[in-house]
Parts: sequence; C-alpha cells; structure tokens
Amino acid sequence: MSEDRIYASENADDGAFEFNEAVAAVFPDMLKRSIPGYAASIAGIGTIARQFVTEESRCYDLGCSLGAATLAMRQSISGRDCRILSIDNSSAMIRRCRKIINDDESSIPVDVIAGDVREMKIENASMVVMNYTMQFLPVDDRDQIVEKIFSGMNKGGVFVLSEKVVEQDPVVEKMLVDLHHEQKKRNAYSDSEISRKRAAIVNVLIPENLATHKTRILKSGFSHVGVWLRFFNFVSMVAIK
Ligand code: GEK
Repeated sequence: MSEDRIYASENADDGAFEFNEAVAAVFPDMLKRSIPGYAASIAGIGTIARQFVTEESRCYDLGCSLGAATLAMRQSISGRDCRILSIDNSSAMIRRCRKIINDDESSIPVDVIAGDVREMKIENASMVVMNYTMQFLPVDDRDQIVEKIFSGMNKGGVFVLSEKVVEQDPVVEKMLVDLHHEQKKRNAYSDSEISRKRAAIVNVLIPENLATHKTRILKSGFSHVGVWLRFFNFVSMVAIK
C-alpha cells in the first residue's frame, strides 16, 4: 500500500483538495489513517448486504472510489442473481477501481461507471451505499439525492449512509475533533500535514449534524433510520424503506 505523503512537504499543493491521480494512488492508506472506523464500515456493509440484498435486485455504491464497499457487497452476496452499479466522478479513481474489480474473482456482475451520483438512475435497489460521499455534494443537492434513492429502492431495502458529522454541543464537537487529530498523529501524520489537509478540505467536505441527516432521510419517506456505527465524528447510518 503506497503511503499518503500528499501534505508532508513544505511545498505541498495549497489548493483545494481534489480526488486526482496523486490521491487515488495513495487512497487506501489515506482512508485507513484518516477515517476512524473505516475498516469496520466496510466489514459492516458486507454483513448488511448478506442480510438485505434480495434475488434479482440491484445494489448501488455511490461514490465508490476504489470499490471497497462494492467488493464487500459482492463477496457477501455470491450465488444471488444480482447486479452492482458503482459510480464515481473521479477518473483516477474509476480507472483503478475497474482494475481492482476485474482482479476480483467473485461472479456477481459489477458496472463501474464514470459519472456524477446526482445523474445516476436508481431502480430495483435492495441496497444503496454512500460511504463518506454525501459530504462532498453541495448541501442544496442532498435532499434530492436522498429522495431519488428512496424512490429507486424496493420495499424492505436498506440505505447505508456514512458521513463525518458535526456535534451540536460545541464543547463535545471540539473534543471529538481533538480526538480525531490525536488519532491521526498516532497514525503518523505530522501536525503540519494535519493542518494543511484541514485547510485544503474545509470548503470541499461539508459536514452536517446527525439530526439533519435523520430528518432528511425520514422526510424522503424511509420508515426507519438509526446509527449502526460511530467512531468520534464518523458515523454510519442505516435507513430501511
Ligand atoms: C469507500 N465510498 O472506500 N459524483 C460521484 N462521485 C463523487 C461525487 C459526485 N458528485 N462527489 C464526490 N465523489 C468509498 C470512499 S471517498 C471518501 C468514498 C473520502 C467521490 C469522490 O471522487 C471520491 O472518490 C468519493 O466520492 C469520496 O467506501 O475521500 O473521504
């Protein structure tokens, strides 16, 4: 796994964070060292798929990056007559994702699509995953995508939404941010790497609070919503239609 040193040098790019070639090349290491609970989210997505994915239905991985959630679903539903559709708008991610999916031997067909999740048609879905992707969409587009996911899902289907969230209590919020930075330091990021990344991502990743996510999900029509995983400010929710 190539090491993430994107913000290590004094001369690091000081523009806004982008999912470009350099990021795609070190992405597994970046996620592992930056998102508390990321590995647990992927393992849980596999377990949820085993429980919820039904015969002759579709699964969606919206903002698939290198396809980690796609593979977790694929390897958990073998033998079912299903199809997975995985989409990302970063060409660097999609190129690598196609190779990773081709190298995997499971038999469930996967369409790896280069495109915007907001343009994706969703139909006959028993499972839809957005693992840390909604946070990169403009806030004004979020109601519409959740409504679209709801209408494309079958009754009893599951929507897994993982997001970085903001805590409403400012003291707790500060504590969680400090804990996250402390964990990044333990994962061998320096103080300057942490602060450069923070500055680069501030207007790119827009977190909301948990109540806003839950209200949006219920308003779009889902019958049930709840948190199944949380580590500091990193939360994964399930919604059932
Ligand atoms: C995982 N889910 O490993 N349309 C399509 N893709 C988008 C859009 C958009 N509008 N906006 C952002 N992306 C993955 C991890 S990463 C999370 C997801 C992170 C894509 C973007 O190109 C990137 O690949 C992904 O969303 C977010 O489980 O980096 O924190």
